[in-house]
Amino acid sequence: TPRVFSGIQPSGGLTLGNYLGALKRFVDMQNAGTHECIYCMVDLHAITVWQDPAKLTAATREAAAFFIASGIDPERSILFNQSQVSGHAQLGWLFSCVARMGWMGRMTQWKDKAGKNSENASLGLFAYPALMAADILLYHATHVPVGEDQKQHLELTRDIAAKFNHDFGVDFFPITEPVIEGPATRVMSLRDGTKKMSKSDPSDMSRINMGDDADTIAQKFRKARTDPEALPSDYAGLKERPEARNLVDIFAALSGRSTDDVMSEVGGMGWGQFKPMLADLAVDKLSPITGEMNRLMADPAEIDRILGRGAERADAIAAPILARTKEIMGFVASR
Ligand code: AQP
Repeated sequence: TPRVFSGIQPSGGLTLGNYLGALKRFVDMQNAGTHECIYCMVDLHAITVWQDPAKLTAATREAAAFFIASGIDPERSILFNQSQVSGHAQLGWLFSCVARMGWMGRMTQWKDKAGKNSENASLGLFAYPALMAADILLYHATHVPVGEDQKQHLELTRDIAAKFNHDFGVDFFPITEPVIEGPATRVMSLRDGTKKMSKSDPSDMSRINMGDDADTIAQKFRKARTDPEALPSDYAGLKERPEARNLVDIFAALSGRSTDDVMSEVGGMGWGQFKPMLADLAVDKLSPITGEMNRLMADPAEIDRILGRGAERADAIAAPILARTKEIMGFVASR
């Protein structure tokens, strides 16, 4: 069976973008039953920018609760946090020696996050894509469901696999397929239709947080920036209207319908009618998840137990792949 790997950073504050671009699709892939699914709280990635230790712990448990509340079954899928499986850091180092500085320097996320002050960014932030390649290839994962923003990192993962195979004359690491599909692979900010919805945006009004109450969700959609025009009759009419298109995409993704199908219902509506409909749908879909997250987080020991068990299962897959990698590279092992 093909193997899926994906992850989410426990860096606090999960958004509707994470839900629609990642979690909801992780659940769909699990439920399709066609793939073995491995899902990870990538805590080693989170620390590429400084994390308060107590908050990192809480955010890791919260992210795990988010997975389970969204429909990930920790028996059917493997759910764990990255730092418990030492193979990630080990293979990450090996790949740091395969990847080239120039490749890393071209990553737009690096340029965005390091900004003008790259001298002060952590070395880990620069090397991040090598660790991400390790996360995926440590399991020989063939499919990686992600949002559009991760596309460039996945291309780099393919480059690293290909260079490793070439440099050592093997056909060992698979060339991974990104899975970027559905109406919400890039959920945009509610304040600016050209920026992605992000947990690190300074404006809380720019995003829906998992955990926002019904009134907050309604208010955020009511105040979401749009143009004054009513909705067009079909999806093509939204081409030059990024804010309007974003709200329609969110509606489609939340309802599990195609954008064409949604437009046949909402085409021609004014914002006064569409926005409350969208808010009701969002509350309807998100509040059960939030409720379940809160219930799960009341028992942190149980979450830790689930993650520990997931880590054991993940390690059982990873260990032989890491051992073979080291053997290919010529490291002496104990016998
Ligand atoms: N706005 C988004 N639309 C669609 N997908 C998104 N994802 C994130 N934002 C959107 C997807 O969620 C997964 C996990 O993301 P992450 O937590 O690892 O980190 P991120 O992409 O860096 O998330 P943020 O919110 O944008 O954090 P900051 O602000 O710290 O950069 C990924 O599959 C991602 O594609």
